[in-house]
Amino acid sequence: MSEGAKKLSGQEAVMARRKFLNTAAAAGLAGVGMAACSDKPATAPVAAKASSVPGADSHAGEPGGGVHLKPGELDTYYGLWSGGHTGDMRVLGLPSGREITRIPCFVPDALVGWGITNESKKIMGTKPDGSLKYTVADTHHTHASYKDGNYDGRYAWINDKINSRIARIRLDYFVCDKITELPNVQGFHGIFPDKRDPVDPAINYTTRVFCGAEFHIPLPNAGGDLEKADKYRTLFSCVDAESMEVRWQVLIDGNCDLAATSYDGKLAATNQYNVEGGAKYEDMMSAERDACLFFNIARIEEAVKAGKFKTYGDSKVPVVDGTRASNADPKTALTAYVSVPKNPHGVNASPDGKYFICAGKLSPTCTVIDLAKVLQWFDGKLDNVDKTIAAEVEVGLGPLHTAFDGRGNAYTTLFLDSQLVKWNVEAAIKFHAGDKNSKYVVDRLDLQYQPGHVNASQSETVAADGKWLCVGCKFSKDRFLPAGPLHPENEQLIDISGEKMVLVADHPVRGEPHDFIIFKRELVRPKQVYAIDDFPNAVKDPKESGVVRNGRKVTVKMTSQAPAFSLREFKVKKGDEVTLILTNLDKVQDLTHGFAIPKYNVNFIVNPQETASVTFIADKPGVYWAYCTHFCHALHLEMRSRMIVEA
Ligand code: RUQ
Ligand code: CUA
Ligand code: CA
Repeated sequence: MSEGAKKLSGQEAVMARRKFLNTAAAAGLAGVGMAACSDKPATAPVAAKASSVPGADSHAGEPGGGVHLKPGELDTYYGLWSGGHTGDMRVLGLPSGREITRIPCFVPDALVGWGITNESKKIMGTKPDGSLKYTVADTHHTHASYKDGNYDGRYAWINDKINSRIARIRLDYFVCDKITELPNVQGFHGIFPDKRDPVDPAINYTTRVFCGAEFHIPLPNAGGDLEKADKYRTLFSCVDAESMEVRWQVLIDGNCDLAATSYDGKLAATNQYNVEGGAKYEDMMSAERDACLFFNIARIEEAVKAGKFKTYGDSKVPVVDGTRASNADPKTALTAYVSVPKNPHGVNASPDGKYFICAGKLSPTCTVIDLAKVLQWFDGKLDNVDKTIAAEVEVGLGPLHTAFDGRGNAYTTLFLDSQLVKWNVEAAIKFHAGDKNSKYVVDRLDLQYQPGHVNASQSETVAADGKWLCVGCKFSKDRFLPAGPLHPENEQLIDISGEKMVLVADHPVRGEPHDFIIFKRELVRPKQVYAIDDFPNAVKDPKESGVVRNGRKVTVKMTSQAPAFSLREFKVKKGDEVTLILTNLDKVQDLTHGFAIPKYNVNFIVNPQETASVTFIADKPGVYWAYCTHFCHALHLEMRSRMIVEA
């Protein structure tokens, strides 16, 4: 046990009894029994008082504190939520919790034709036969681009763990515009953009996104070393924010999980729960301590420039050596392995820029790591990398993720205790330094049930405002009407503007969303109408409409203007490869048309001034009424075109 944890006795009687979970105890807890053992009753007093919360009034000066907006009122914050297995990003308004839209990324979406149009298929990636490469996903983490330490409204990113893909979302149109598949890795989980350049102070915005991969695989994973689990490795990846190409990767010891970046751009980190390199969970929890692994970004980029890298298999991405053995000398090290207790989860950067907080998961502690000291270690001015630890304090059972209020407090989810704990970081550091009277735990709030992710409004920015906090609870049990065996997850909204935390709302969410960010609405300026010139294949004039034949390849050009498509009918021949290009010439906000062709698996939308296209083989002769699928006009039902496929 660490020094800090030893010093704890006396802080809280209930905490003192709790030791690190040993392998056997944690294994027992890892099943369903764990969920049951710390259930809180549905009638928890905090929840019952939701409509008369004192703290909530401070936001809007009205009952409910603006959580329940009146019809026509707008939210003050955006939330970007990972969409879980639907492979999308969900856009919420907060504090109402209303879901406004979903942005499809990794999985087809029939509402907009994602995975149907040629444009979206190109982004998603196709096999040689033109079909989608993947149709399943598992998104976990989402973060947005920064400028001067705050969100700049350019991009957001989201990961797909199953196929190790990262998607970028343009926050002007709220659409996915690029997807990159990371080479050499499996189980891509954590993601975090840098906040400025490590060497050029003029570059005060995000230019890289860091990606941590959990699983070990043979390198290259092409049939060799199949049974030799001790040879499996994993990598930490850096993706260019603009080009979305993988810039470089780092071969590491242990694995990656979540990711965090410093405000000066110099450091990125990932928590490691498998320093053991174990292939079974018992092996992964055999060591008493794992690590928080730091990356010296400037040095890694120098090493890449100097050609000190390898490549694996078909991948051309440079891979530098970040293993322990090769990085023992701080003055040349690319990486620093800071020891943290057993199987940590979550690493989060405090908004004052000073600390990374690593949550213990199988240890009831949070470890506070001093970033200035990490840099000192890289400069050779600190003899032991573990001296970067500013505090290691008990917070409760199963700490997972941490959010901040900008007033020096951290909010950590306790999975096993089903609680949110509010604790003061500087007070914890004092306690760790020996001041036993330093009461760092400020408040505890019971949650329903088993919280994972947590985030607060503007939490991981210099503008953390300490107003609202959301917790993603993994179970909802009795919180919503039962609808069969698959329960939704329970997102809980908490008012953190006062000393005491106040639970103000529950929202069911379709699983399994994991992570999210919450930011002020004025940080994005969404566009309502596309620029027609952004589409090289746009049909700008209805007069350009028609059918152009080139052997068996046929191009159908068409425009839409409510309530009609420019072609009332078009003829193709059985066996033709038809590419249909549709431009929406309507310029009015919210005037979107859809285009569906029965029996041809076609349905997509064109927003105002947008162009989209589909390609299909006209393999069934007959008459097919293509029609508009989005209500656009009093004559919406009459808005049709007729596809005639000649035998
Ligand atoms: S993980 S519940 Cu995928 Cu973000 Cu921590
Ligand atoms: Cu066009 Cu409905
Ligand atoms: Ca471990």
